[in-house]
Amino acid sequence: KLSLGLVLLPFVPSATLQGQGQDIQNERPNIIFIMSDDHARQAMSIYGHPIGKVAPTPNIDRIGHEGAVFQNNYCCNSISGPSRAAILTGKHSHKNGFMKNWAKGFDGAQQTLPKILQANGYETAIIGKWHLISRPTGFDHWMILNDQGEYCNPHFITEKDTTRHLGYVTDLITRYTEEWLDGRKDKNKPFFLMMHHKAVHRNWVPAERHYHLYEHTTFPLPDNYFDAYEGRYAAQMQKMNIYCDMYEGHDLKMVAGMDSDSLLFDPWPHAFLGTMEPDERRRFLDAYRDRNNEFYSKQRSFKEVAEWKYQRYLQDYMGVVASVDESVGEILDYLKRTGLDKNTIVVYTTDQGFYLGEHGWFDKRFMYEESFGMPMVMRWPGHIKPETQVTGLTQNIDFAPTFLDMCGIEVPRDMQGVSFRPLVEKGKTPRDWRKSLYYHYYEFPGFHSVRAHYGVKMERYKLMHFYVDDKWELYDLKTDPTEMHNLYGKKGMEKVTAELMAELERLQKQYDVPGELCK
Ligand code: SGN
Ligand code: CA
Repeated sequence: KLSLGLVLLPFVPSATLQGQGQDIQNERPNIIFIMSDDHARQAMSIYGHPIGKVAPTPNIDRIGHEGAVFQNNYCCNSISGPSRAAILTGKHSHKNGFMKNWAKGFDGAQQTLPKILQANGYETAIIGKWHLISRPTGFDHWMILNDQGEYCNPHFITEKDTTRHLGYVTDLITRYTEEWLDGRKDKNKPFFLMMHHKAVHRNWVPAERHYHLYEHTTFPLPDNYFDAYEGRYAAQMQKMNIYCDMYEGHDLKMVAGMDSDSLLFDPWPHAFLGTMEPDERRRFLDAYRDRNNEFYSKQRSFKEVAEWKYQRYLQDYMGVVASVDESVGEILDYLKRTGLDKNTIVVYTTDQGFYLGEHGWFDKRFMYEESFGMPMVMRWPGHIKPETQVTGLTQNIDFAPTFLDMCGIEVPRDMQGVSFRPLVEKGKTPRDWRKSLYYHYYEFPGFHSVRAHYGVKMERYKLMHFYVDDKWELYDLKTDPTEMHNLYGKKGMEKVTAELMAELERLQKQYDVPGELCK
């Protein structure tokens, strides 16, 4: 049923920072929501991780330095479509109906953030990855990638047709975003723009100008790269290990031998080399030739190959991040040039976190910190002070209520998220802010064989239930931040376990999770 928050309310500005913002305080803000795909916190230098230090992201960091960095932001279901659906609706997966990437299309007839903004006088647009099967609704303009999209010469779908566009996907999305901003029909209307990159999704093909960027960079190997998954059943059953499951051709760009031009295992050539023009393909293979030859220049043990694969993975992944960071810089410069920067909220986030070798993995899906966590930075001059740290527990279901709140629009009662506007504007967490988060991953059986699970995270502890096999896991994030020691059933943990069980039950009740989805 459609229940739009259609009431057009006068914009009531909140207490503003003294001396900043001036006349813009009375105007409704524009929002540019930049979201990439699979961009891990570890790979954004503002989070201070050793990987980000080796390959910095100065433009994304700029948003955080000028505004807020979210230290405890999480998704509700660590996979693309479901995270996007949660962002659009402000609801958990079981409520918005999009629980798995591939089961069925998003129900575009339901209430969504862009629809509410549109009904309240906003011009709305989405450019880039959509990944919800059904066509977008609630947007005055949309131009989306076909499914996951391609890195080189990608297809874009519009109301009219599907067309292949020559160029690198991140650059094209940036260009079409600026063109839309330039050509807005009514410049007096505030706008809401979703700019969604395909990057940094698998199979990590950098822009040609970045082929050599990290070729000679050595990335720090995570301490638990050779994790044996002791005491963690679901971790033993997954298929997302860099040295066992990555495709050598498709993912790692490895060839058949010295000076070879044929890729090793590449199950979807049409989505990779097949998208390049012949001369582009030649330049790509030539760019990787020396390092591929170097691989064959000596004998390597299994462990050495595993470490070599990690370096190749990170070099390509961070090469792809570089183009996203450039894109963010380009948009920030555009806003400044046009004066739009003063009253535009700019957000940079990604659809979920990702593994960069922790536990030996790539991909996401698990409720462990690396993939459950979502990096996010946000600037809003005059409202968010520079260098604000948001430490309260926030989640992707909160984005829609927060944006509505920031635009002075009433938040519909059936949204499950809560506006975190006070946390960003005041720079501290109110006492009565939530103390726990609910998580639920459904896509099993599916790619990478991660067992379905739900769980609760509190400040210090996390409890997870892999209900298909009825296996529980409990972690103390203070003493074991990399979640290597499952404490479930261990002596002395009875009280903590009971508390978390009760909290989990309370959350499932609060969010109205049907019992049949928990077994
Ligand atoms: C593709 C990837 C998977 C990935 C899913 C979901 N394979 O199928 O590795 O887990 O997407 O990713 S690929 O080689 O075809 O890219 S998601 O981010 O869209 O949820
Ligand atoms: Ca993703």
